[in-house]
Amino acid sequence: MNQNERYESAKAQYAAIGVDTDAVIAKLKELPVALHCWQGDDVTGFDHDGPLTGGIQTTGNYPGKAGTPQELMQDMEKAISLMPGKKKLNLHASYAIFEEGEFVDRDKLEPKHFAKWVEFAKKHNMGIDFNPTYFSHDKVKDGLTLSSPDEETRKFWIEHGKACIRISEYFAKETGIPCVMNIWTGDGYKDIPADRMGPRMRYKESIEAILSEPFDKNLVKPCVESKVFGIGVEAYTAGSAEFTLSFAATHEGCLPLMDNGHYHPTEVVSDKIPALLCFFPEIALHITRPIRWDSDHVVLYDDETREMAKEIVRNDALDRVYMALDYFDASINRVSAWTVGFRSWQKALLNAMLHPNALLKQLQDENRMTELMVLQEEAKLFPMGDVWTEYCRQCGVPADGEWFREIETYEKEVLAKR
Ligand code: RNT
Ligand code: ZN
Repeated sequence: MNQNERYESAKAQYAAIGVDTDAVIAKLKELPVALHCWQGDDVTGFDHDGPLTGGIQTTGNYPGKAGTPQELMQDMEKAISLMPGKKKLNLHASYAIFEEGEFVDRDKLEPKHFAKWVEFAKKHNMGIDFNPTYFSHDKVKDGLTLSSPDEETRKFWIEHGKACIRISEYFAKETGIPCVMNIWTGDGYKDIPADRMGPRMRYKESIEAILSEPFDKNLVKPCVESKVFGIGVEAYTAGSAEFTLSFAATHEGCLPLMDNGHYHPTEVVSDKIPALLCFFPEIALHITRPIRWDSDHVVLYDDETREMAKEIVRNDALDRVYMALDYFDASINRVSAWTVGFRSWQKALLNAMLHPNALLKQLQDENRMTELMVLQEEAKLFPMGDVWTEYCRQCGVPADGEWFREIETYEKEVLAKR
């Protein structure tokens, strides 16, 4: 059978359970997924020489890391050419691009420092998401930013947040697509604090001060991302799950952002998605792969990744959930890492959309749990691979088994020469 015959055969099998594969492909092509710039250079950015801080870490020193904006864009361009589906660019403030000899601190950043990124996004038809950078900076005082007891420190980081709101609005206006602006800090303590509420009250007031910057709620979607702990911040984080969720719930227009590496290991974000959808008009996700801790491994097509996608799809929430990738592996070819993670999430979405979701819900509601188990198990072996190959073909990107050759060539011709 050639690929076309295989697709036709798969299409007929899916049609028999009520799933229209052509419609699924057409829909998946239009779903934006935010692609993070920071996989390309191990979360380094361009505005500092110091180490990565804030309780997050990259491990490995695979050769060929992008060291300049040009290299990062070139690598991302390569990765994009190997990914099916619609992308949105996800930037951190630390990726500001300055003129030769220019330096502007984070509290004074302006839209013009991101003009080259806007150009890049437009070239690739992407919207842009944004993140103020509350780490890897000498004004992080004793590990704290927005929750610091030091007023100067807080003020600096509040100004950074406000600058980022202005930049986010600029992105939205330039691209015509709303900008999701995510606030995450690594603020916390390595060991048992004596005051757990004080830092949270200061954190709350600081985020409120940032959000007091005027902005159009249709253009900028501020989020708060929680975290259970970080490296060196094991005992306490100011931005805990309860803190950020309560903040978002009580501040109109602010979204909760769940990163699936940021919970206790037996908690699953797939179960949290439908819980939040009962209350929030919109939510945001960071999709990653934690191994034993928030290790930010490359996203794979694994069980929990599939479950998260299913919860978005079967609750009809594709237009209510902002999906962003957040992983960084420095131990393997970074362009390949980017590509595998993006393709894996695309596969998870495709898989979810190829499920007979209405029928499965009906079986549950009629308490036909035996049949539900049987059908859920059988759905796993449906010929999704043939639909995936067709999807890649329609998107004009190489299929599985083909794209890695391009990575090898790129490594030889570009990365190895750096
Ligand atoms: C850290 C958070 C945060 C970062 C990025 C770089 O644990 O997940 O989202 O990964 O902002
Ligand atoms: Zn995250």
